[in-house]
Amino acid sequence: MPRVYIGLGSNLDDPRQQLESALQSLEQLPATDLVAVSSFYTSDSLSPGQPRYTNAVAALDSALEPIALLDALQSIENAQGRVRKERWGARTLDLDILLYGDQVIDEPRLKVPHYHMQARPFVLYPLAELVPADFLLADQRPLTQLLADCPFVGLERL
Ligand code: PH2
Ligand code: MG
Ligand code: MG
Repeated sequence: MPRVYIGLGSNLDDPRQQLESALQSLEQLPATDLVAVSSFYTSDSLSPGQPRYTNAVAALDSALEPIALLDALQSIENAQGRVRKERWGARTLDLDILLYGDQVIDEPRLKVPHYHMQARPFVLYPLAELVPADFLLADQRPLTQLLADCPFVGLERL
C-alpha cells in the first residue's frame, strides 16, 4: 500500500478538537492504516483577518486510489461542517493530500505533490517529523532543501 501524507488544518470551532475528530475518522477509513501523526502547530492564517490555524500532518498506508481517497477526505470535511463559500475561506476542517506514494498526479481535482506545499512551514515542518532525513518528494525534490528555503517562522508547536 502506498504511504500517503495528509495535511490537516482548521481555523474554526475549536481547531484542536476538529483535528482530533478528523484523525479518528482517518483511522476508520476502509483499506487504510493510520501510521503516524505529527505534533500540532498553530500559525497565523495566510489570509489576513482570519483566525489562527491549527495544522498537523498524518501518514497513512492506503489501498484507496487517489480520487477515492480524495472523495473520502471531502466526506470527512463535510461531516465536520465544512462550508465552501470562497476560496481560502475560514474552515472547520481542511484535509489535503500532500503526497501519495511516489506518484505525481496532475488532474483537475487533484495535484500531487500538493501545490504550494514548498512555501508552507505549517506543512513542511510537521511532515519532516514523519519522514527520514533524506526524504525525496515524488518529483525528486529533497525535503531538506524545501525546509532550508522555508524558515520556521510564525509556527508555534503545541
Ligand atoms: N490554509 C489555507 C490558507 N491559509 N494558513 C495556515 N496557517 N494554515 C493553513 O492550513 C492554511 C492557511 C488554505 O488551505
Ligand atoms: Mg484543501
Ligand atoms: Mg489547504
